[in-house]
Amino acid sequence: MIKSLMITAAICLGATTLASAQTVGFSQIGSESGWRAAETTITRQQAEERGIDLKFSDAQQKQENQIAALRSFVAQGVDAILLAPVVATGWDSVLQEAKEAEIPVVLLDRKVDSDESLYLTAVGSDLVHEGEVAGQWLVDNAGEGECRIVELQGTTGSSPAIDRAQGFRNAIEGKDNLEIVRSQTGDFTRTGGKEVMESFLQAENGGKDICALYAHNDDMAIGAIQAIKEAGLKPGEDIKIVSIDAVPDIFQAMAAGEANATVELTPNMAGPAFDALEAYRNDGTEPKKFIQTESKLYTQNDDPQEQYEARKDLGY
Ligand code: GZL
Repeated sequence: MIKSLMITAAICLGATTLASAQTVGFSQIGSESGWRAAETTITRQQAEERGIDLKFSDAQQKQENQIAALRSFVAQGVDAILLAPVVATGWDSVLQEAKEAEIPVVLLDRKVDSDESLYLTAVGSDLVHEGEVAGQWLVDNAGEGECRIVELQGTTGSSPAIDRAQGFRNAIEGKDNLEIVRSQTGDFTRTGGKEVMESFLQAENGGKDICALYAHNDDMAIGAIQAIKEAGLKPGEDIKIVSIDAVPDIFQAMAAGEANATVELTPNMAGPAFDALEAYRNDGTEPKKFIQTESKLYTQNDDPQEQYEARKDLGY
């Protein structure tokens, strides 16, 4: 009798343990770009598929909102935290609080300057390499003559803005015909890209003195394309355009000859993040501190219409 009760109890406990959904807090930056929207969509899908109860917080691009969200997740006693950090600095104390509460934190798509002991792992691309791939495309396609480049930078102080700027400069270093003549943040948004590009065009002889645009993401490039067309110039021809993310709309622009190249960034950062958390929870496996996603160049030679079709329903 006692043995059967013990077996029953063990089965129930086992079932309870398996059924006890992991609760994960996700502090997302906002919805500033198509890529960011896709990352959120895929994170929700990945959580649902794994039976994870996802507590979602949209920070509206404000670090103070992210810090408040992390403190709320700690107070709720979540099992883990996903953080896409809007900027690279200012995270030490709140990450220390999560560590003291023994809640593992996984960084998504951007990095922080904090000591790596304060987070379990970071999932993302090599942001410097992305800039180098974009810069090398321009080196290979700008021709021999003078090429005055304008740059739309990402959110000031964010790791992609810092690293993508550095990578592009690494690639064009020593190329005397290539020069970045104007550089300004468009905050990773289409509106920002359009408004800043309008000022670049005005300052550069109506755009006639601009040879190329390097945008830290496709959304700013798409906004800039609108501004270039309104200035009576042909984007992709009069001004070559290279950017990063590989969102569907940049492939539509490429198919129309209005954009030239993009470096792909997968929006599925949550899959590797949840895998690392599961291994850590199940048997204490410590993941590498950086789980790198790949960066692939796409140009007008890569059937942009097909690339658009392959991405258009992924939640961008
Ligand atoms: C880069 C990511 C950037 C995307 C933008 O890893 O943080 O943030 O390139 C997004 O589209 O705003």
